[in-house]
Amino acid sequence: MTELILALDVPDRESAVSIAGECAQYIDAIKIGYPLVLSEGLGIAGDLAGFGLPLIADFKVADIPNTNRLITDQVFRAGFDAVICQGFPGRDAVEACVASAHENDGECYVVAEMSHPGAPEFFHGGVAERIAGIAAGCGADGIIAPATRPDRVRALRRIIGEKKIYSPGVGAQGGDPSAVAAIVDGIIVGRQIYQADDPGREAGSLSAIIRR
Ligand code: NUP
Repeated sequence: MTELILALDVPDRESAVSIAGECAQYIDAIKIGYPLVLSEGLGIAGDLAGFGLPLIADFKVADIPNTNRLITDQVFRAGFDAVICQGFPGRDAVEACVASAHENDGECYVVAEMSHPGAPEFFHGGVAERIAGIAAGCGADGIIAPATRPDRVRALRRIIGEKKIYSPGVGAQGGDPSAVAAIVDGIIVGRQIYQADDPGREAGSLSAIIRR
């Protein structure tokens, strides 16, 4: 079953808790990143824990191995269930995040290729494939790959096999959920849901589309 992951990039606790509540029955996980954590602190994980959904920290961790480990340990101490790191700092840096995640009974996902228009400038030409190879070799739980480029998702799937692919870029970034739902394990959706007049209804219709 393809999961629906809500990217909760709203700037304050009140909206975050309210939107999460409206969407909770239609979604499989909540992804939080810098916009919300920088305004409300890591304690936001505790505020959202009551919905019983896995919480993914999208910090795109991208430092040396020791710093990656220090960052990732804090993420899990705060109550998150998974972390997203970048793959371009190299195998040892990714391994540090994976080790911390697994020691904390959590998961680690590696960004293999980003979804925005400028991403091909760096990620194409073999880089995304190499990162996917590192993710697979390091025992990461999966990769992040762009819903805006289904052909690239297919290419990366061939490298990572049955590991999970979570895919952002649907809606506001132009990606079509039905074009990727069958080839990914989860789609990550932010603005299309949290900027909708009725976020719960929007999450419900997306969930119906991707689970068809
Ligand atoms: O390549 C990526 N693209 C992307 O949009 C990797 C990501 N982690 N994201 C995140 O997914 C982005 O930071 C945002 O939180 C979410 C997509 O949000 P939206 O475009 O659906 O609003």
